[in-house]
Amino acid sequence: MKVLVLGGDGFCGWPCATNLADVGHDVVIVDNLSRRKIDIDLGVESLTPIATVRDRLTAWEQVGGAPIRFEHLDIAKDYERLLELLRQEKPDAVVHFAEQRAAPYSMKSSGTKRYTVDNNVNGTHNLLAAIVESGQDIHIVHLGTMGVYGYGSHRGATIPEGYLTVEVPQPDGSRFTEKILHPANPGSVYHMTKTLDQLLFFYYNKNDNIRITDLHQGIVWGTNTALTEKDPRLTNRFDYDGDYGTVLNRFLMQAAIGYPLTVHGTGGQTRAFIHIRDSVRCVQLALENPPSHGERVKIFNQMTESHRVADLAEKVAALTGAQINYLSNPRNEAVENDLIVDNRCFIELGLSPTTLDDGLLTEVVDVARRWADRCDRSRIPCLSAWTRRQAAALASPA
Ligand code: NAD
Ligand code: USQ
Repeated sequence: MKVLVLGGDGFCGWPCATNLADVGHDVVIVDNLSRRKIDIDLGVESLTPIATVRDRLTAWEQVGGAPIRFEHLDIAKDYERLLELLRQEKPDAVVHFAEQRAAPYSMKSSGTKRYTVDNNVNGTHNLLAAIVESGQDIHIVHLGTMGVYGYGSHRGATIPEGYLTVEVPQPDGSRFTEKILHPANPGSVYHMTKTLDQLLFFYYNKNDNIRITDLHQGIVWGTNTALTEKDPRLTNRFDYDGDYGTVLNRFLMQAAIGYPLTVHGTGGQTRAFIHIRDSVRCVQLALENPPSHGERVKIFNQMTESHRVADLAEKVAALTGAQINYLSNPRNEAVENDLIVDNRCFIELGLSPTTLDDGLLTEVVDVARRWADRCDRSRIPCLSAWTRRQAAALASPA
């Protein structure tokens, strides 16, 4: 099928685009390269050296990959070109990765909060409006987040795949049951944009019958897939800095360079995880198993396992001999939470989960060791504070 991959130059999008091309889909990457620009603005770089888009695509063809085209386009700002692209390409599906995805970056300042809302909400809405205006039947596969459900308020309940069955009391004492979108409980401005995306999807699916799959993805770890390992110019990005690095990849990279692991608070936060190779596979499964016409938004929990942050730190320390540092938490988040997640949809579609095994953890440490001299240690601390209270605690650590 013909697939537009919005945000296909990013950490999840690039391995996904190459995989889709490899399994025979006709892929066009659409990206405004804003992620590369943010690195320049922040004065940081991916730990792994990443080639330009042009060099990536040339290398892809040189290793025998089916050609992938590239459109430089801002989906949040350039509505007319997005519409024109849909009319020209007539895609069967659009995979939508094109959002500002870092919670700490979204909480840095009122400027980054506003950018994150403008970019993410407008981008998603432009896509929906353009599909309606084009009159085409296009399946959207969107990368959402497990963070839409929130952390700390589930009291041992299993998080369902998007919808919660509730009982509504009536004035006469009777009750009816209904399936509603699981209540949203975002933990950052970034996560809030994903909860707004959900409402946009709900509305356009109801009003215009757009077929949508929303993937509530956990924290992605790892870096390369077998395809991005085929040539150094295909190497995927590896974010390690305090704004964009995510917890497990940061711990593995910190262990590789002898930097004490940066646990926020007690490390009692439990989060959902998925390896990049499984993330790529899930997107393909979602794309190849679209909702039927008239079906409500399909929601999958795209995660394979849950872990406490402190347990991850201990596991990495046991594997590598790293020290652990328990730091004042820059985030306004529950000190501890449980997290039990239903992820049956992907398992039933045939996903065989890659779990946190020592070999895969070591593989990431090896990548980080290889590029250790590219690391700017001063950019490791997380300095983006959620509120003035956290900012004050960061400014005067105990
Ligand atoms: P990323 O920042 O590496 O990639 C996003 C890509 O989208 C970048 O290449 C960027 O240039 C592009 N982009 C952003 N705004 C755009 C716009 N207006 N127009 C065109 N292109 C635009 O992020 P990622 O880690 O690859 O995440 C991709 C998606 O997956 C995001 O929506 C994110 O919320 C979601 N997700 C990521 C993770 C994770 O751990 N990385 C976990 C869960 C969900
Ligand atoms: N944390 C540490 N030390 C660190 C970094 C993070 O203890 O050095 C803690 C954080 O305080 C938080 C947890 O680890 O409790 C997760 O933080 P993270 O930065 O790894 O993940 P998060 O901010 O939630 O965001 C990432 C992606 C985002 C995606 C989300 C999925 O950047 O795009 O939506 O994971 S989820 O967490 O399931 O909502």
